[in-house]
Amino acid sequence: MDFRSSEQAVGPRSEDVLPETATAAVKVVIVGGFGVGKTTLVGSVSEIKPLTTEETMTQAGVGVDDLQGVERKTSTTVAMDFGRISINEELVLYLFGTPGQQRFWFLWRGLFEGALGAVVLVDTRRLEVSFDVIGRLEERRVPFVVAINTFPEAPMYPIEEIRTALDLPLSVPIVDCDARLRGSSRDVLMTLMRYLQSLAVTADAVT
Ligand SMILES: Nc1nc2c(ncn2[C@@H]2O[C@H](COP(=O)(O)OP(=O)(O)OP(=O)(O)O)[C@@H](O)[C@H]2O)c(=O)[nH]1
Ligand SMILES: [Mg+2]
Repeated sequence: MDFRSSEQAVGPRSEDVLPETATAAVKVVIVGGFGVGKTTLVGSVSEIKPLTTEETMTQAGVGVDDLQGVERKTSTTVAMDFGRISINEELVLYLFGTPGQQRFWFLWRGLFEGALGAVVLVDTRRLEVSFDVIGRLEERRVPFVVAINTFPEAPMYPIEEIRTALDLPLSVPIVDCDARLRGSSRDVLMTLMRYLQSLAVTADAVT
């Protein structure tokens, strides 16, 4: 039997291999309510083929899952999304997208372990789904930035109105994004990195 062809197929693809220059890795979680675009963001920005745990939504979810505002959604994350992006030659971010449906939130505990920061994705049509998410991050003292994922039919509010509605201090960055676009999603992650750096500088100054 000739195994040559299958042997050739074995081994990681070049984009899966971590650059040798990478010296620091940071874990970042992408959180937010149901259907705000977490899986989309991880998928658009990841340089490796993202790992997703999408399942088709069925009639079994009727009455359990709140589909208001996301009626066209056909699949949902049941465990996590995973992706990777190199910010520069040395720094690599590992991205973990959480499930949005409340019945899967028990998985969050493990996903937050070791996370340095978080991105809270927000859909302005359903701001209220972000309250619990933000509360959980504050409880765990995970620093976060807020990214408003701009859906076409979503109302546009000034950033400061969103800050008030979400009861966020001035220090927390709020930015607009389109989770489908790699550049836009990357900008959100850069905002988080800059924010984490500013917090580290402040902490150094205090000690
Ligand atoms: N117009 C528009 N649609 C988007 C955007 N981001 C995501 N979508 C769409 O919105 C739907 C939901 O996106 P997902 O990425 O599955 O959302 P999620 O937050 O991972 O959802 P759960 O895992 O079920 O909580 C998908 O059909 C996306 O194509 C965006 O920025 N603009
Ligand atoms: Mg998802």
